[in-house]
Amino acid sequence: MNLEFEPVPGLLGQLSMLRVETRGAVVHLRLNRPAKRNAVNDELIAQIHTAFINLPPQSRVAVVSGEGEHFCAGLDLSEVSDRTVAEGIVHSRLWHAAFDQLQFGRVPVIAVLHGAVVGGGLELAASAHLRVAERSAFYGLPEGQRGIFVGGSGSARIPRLIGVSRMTDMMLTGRVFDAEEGHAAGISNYLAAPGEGLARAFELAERIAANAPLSNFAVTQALPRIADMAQSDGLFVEALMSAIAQGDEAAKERVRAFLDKRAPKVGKP
Ligand code: 1HE
Repeated sequence: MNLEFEPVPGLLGQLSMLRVETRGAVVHLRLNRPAKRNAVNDELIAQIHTAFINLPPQSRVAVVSGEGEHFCAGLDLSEVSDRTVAEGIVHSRLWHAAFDQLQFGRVPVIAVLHGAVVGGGLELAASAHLRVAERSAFYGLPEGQRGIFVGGSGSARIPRLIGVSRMTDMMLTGRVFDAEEGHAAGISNYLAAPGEGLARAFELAERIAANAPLSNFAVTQALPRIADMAQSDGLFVEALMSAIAQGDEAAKERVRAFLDKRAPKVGKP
């Protein structure tokens, strides 16, 4: 696949640690601090937040990747020791706000993982809706060894991918999963050869962008919330969401297209 991007004008084009480009309906945000292995300092977390609340209007899917040899080395450890307890709480809440914009922002998000996906880098990856992992990816939660705890939503999001038991193991023992182990544990949805993750993500992104926007909205916004609810509350929300999606003209046209034999069958192009 020929991945030609266009730079984004204005605010998003001027961010110093995040390269933002578009390709049709897909916006690509690349962590751009390779000399520090894309470690996330206060400035970068602010830029991630800013970018996700100001995505270009034509974007229908976002792809997040990392420049250089690694996806993301997590929290920038050089800033940790300067904080008081109160500042630490506020700092964690800034990460929550930024990553909430990934999970509950306007568009589905795909993360492309390679090299180190550790600490806050894994928290960032877990905030995306789908993960494509190149075979170079490895996953760790070195917070346990650094004397700290996850603070970027990892305790809420990572167990939903791999379970509390695996996360406990990673944090207590420093266990690192390679790409295959991470895939088997549920971190990634797709595995790709080194250097091929981005093309795979764009292929998926284009498929997602072709869905009815309201269906994508229901999947990214309603589904995870329903999973957090008591079953009877969840079923009530499901009924509302399903009726809203079905009532949309895009749904009616897609159903008509199938009945008129103008739409592909499941599993066939
Ligand atoms: C950093 C960071 C960082 C690299 N903060 N500066 N995260 C960690 O505990 C992971 C720490 N990093 C590593 O284990 C390794 O750097 C990697 C496995 C990711 C990459 O290794 P490598 O050999 O490619 O790079 P390097 O030589 O270790 O690092 C290159 C530079 O990046 C070097 O700086 P330099 O000035 O000496 O060139 C490193 O110091 C710097 N660097 N990682 C600061 N993390 C919201 S709470 C989340 C809590 C956490 O995320 S805790 C986990 C933190």
